[in-house]
Amino acid sequence: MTTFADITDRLAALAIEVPSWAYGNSGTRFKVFGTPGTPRTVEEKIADAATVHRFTGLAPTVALHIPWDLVDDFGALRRYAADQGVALGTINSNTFQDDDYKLGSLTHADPKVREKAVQHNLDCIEVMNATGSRDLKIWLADGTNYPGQGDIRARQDWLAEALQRIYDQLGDDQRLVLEYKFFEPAFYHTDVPDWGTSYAHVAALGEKAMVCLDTGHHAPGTNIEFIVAQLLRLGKLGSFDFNSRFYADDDLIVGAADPFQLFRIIVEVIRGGGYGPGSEVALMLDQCHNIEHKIPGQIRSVLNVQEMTARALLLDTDALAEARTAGDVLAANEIFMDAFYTDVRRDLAGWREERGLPADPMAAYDASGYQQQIEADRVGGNQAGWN
Ligand code: PSV
Ligand code: MN
Ligand code: MN
Repeated sequence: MTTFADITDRLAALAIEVPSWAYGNSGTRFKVFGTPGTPRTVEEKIADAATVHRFTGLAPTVALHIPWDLVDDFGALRRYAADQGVALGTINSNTFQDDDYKLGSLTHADPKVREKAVQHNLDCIEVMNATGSRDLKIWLADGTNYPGQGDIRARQDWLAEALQRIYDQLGDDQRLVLEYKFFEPAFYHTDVPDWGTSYAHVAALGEKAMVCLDTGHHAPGTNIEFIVAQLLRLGKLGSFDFNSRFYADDDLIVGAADPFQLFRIIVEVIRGGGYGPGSEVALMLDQCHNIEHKIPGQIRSVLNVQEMTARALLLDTDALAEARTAGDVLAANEIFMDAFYTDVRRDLAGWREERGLPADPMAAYDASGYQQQIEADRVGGNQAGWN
């Protein structure tokens, strides 16, 4: 039997990176609702991210998206973040919002467009050098809408060439993580649609290239924990983008749609050595809060990950191994479900208090006055991407 007391040290290893774009206004193609208090600058986004960390102790780094978070002096931004109590994390490149990229970026048939997209990623590596970031995350909107529209085979070759050029500029301690997504914005084919394609490219590049798994980027019914197990087995799971989906790429609060799936994923992360000291796996959120307040939305998100991590750490792996060896299907399943059904909320509240954190971070944030303050101070906040 594993008890909560047995896992308290391991729980302390949990760190979840939050995305700068979660603090900006976002929405759907139907409407972007403005939220009072929305950041007007990159600094204000970082201040909000730091607030999430202050109330939870779980979010020590914030990811940036370039050019959404472009500033003149990234060294100064790094110092500003440190003053706020957080560090700058993953740099996300963006080759999906310029008109030039309508028919692709790193996979475009025109070498000039491919060159522009490569150059943007090289610029992002310069940003990483100034921010001290380890990871360059590449997500491509590239794909086609109609059969026959593009040479899907040639596009793979162009992609491989372009990724190689970017990879070659990484520093010794830097990594490239390649994210996949099965559809959207392209509707017929996507150039990096699945983990296998991402794996094929990062395996060819070398050990500094890894796969990024965004939980919202799979077809319904996909067994994501199997992908996690396989990528960890191959030594190629670089990072997660956590969020929840009901239908497509919904970007809802992680654990909101299917906490059991989140639990199953974290069980495999721990099983595969992807959690804790020495692990290569970066846990990040990639979410947008369209109708709820953004800071408590992020607080709820990191708490959900913490809750499922605690339950996953409670899994009695010895008893499970015994039941599996004995071929006792129902006992194995019961042991698994026991861990999932364990209510850890009171234990976690106590754990937080012992560490000088609020027992209930949601309530503490509500009572803090921060939300009222930013609503009063910030007038005319921006959409996630456009500052
Ligand atoms: C694409 O759907 C994605 O999940 C990628 O991670 C992007 O970087 C992120 O959204 C923000 O556009
Ligand atoms: Mn993502
Ligand atoms: Mn997405």
